[in-house]
Amino acid sequence: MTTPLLPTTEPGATPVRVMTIAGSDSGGGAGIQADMRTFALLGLHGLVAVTAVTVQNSVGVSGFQEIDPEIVSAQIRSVVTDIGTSAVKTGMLASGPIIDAVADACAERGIGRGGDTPLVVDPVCASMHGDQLLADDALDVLRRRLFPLATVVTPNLDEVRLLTGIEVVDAASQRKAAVELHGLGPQWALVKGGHLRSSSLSPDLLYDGTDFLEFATARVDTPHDHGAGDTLAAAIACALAHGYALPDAIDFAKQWVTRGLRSAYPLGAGHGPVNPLWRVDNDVRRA
Ligand code: PXL
Repeated sequence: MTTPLLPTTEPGATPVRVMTIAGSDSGGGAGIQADMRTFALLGLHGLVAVTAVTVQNSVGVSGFQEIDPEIVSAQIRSVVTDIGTSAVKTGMLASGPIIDAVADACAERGIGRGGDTPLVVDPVCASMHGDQLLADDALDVLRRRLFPLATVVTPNLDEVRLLTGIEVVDAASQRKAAVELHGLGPQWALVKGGHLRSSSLSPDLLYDGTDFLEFATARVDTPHDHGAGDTLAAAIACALAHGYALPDAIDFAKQWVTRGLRSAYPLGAGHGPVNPLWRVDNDVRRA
């Protein structure tokens, strides 16, 4: 496998900027922490709008506190008007009022469809342990307000079921789900097949309203895949920020996550994180 890397910036020059709108994971595996690691390791400068602070470790999420929606949108406006960003990614948004605030700020600042800045919407609904990270009544707000703004939506199979009612079990139902999700308004719908246990591949299906494209990488068999979805969406956003076409951005991001999963490590008593530090580990071992 070739090393998935993006163009670098000259020392001292301002790097390409990318923004995450997401929740904090106190265990450091998913959410903002995963996004910022990926941004930094790919050579981009990461910007943040925090939506919620979760209380969690490797065993699960025991609670979270939401950030006031006005503070969420103020974070977006503050950094976008001064620093600027070439792509935006959303993760845990927690509630309907936060989604409304994010959608308003994005539409106003040209983020997402109709604007100049690509928007990757990872519709985070629950943790890998099944802990709820999005209010029940927020699903509809997500579909109605954020999906039509999205350049791409990146649900996993549990999120597909919640959003469309479709149980993806094979290639045919994965196609059906992609069509349904695309009908909600995003430019592209990516149905991640990473949880299709019948397959030895991780087959993700992309649909733009006309063509289906499949991205299949070998499944990495590890219990330590906390934050894999966040890392994928973050890497897609980085590649889009560098001007990649979406299919190329997905190709790149899948390689990035695969490398991270291959060097994932145990942490605490539960699930460890996908390890975007594999590049640094390689350098340290070489030193
Ligand atoms: O991996 C989804 C996710 C996103 N954001 C936060 C999370 C999780 C999963 O636990 O905690 C903050």
